[in-house]
Amino acid sequence: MPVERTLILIKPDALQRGFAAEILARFERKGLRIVGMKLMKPTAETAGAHYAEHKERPFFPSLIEFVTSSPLIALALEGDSAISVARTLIGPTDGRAAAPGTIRGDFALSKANNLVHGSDSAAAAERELKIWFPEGLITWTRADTVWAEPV
Ligand code: IDP
Ligand code: MG
Repeated sequence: MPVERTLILIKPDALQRGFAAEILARFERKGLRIVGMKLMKPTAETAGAHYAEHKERPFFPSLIEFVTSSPLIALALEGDSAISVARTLIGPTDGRAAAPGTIRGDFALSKANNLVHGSDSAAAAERELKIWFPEGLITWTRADTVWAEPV
């Protein structure tokens, strides 16, 4: 059971729709530790580096326009299997196909404006955390660890 760190973005549509606290709460209640968090309006350069794997896709320009259009919250979360656990909480890319109970399943009807990003692998998490948190993260222990950590 590896302790992992993952990069989450609470995207501009989530803030515009007033869901930032709701989305943060879902990760927090699951037991993931917040080890980095900031409100920011990224440059196209930062957004482009983050989404570099999609550079050749037809939706790339609109994706960069979307994530730089108004503030987002960059979040670093830590916990057991944090990368896959966060992706499960988020749900699949297209909100219409996402199961109820997932963030996208509960709040999104779109494949583009789907509220949240989560790293999809250990390599992606490492790369993305460096982009959004070059200053590093904060290590701490949650008081409920002894009760909520997996056995
Ligand atoms: P993911 O966020 O579920 O990992 P990816 O396929 O990595 O999904 O796509 C990155 C982001 O690009 C999506 O979250 C969404 O905002 C946007 N996106 C993906 N596919 C499309 C599309 O077909 N049209 C418009 N936007 C898309
Ligand atoms: Mg992705």
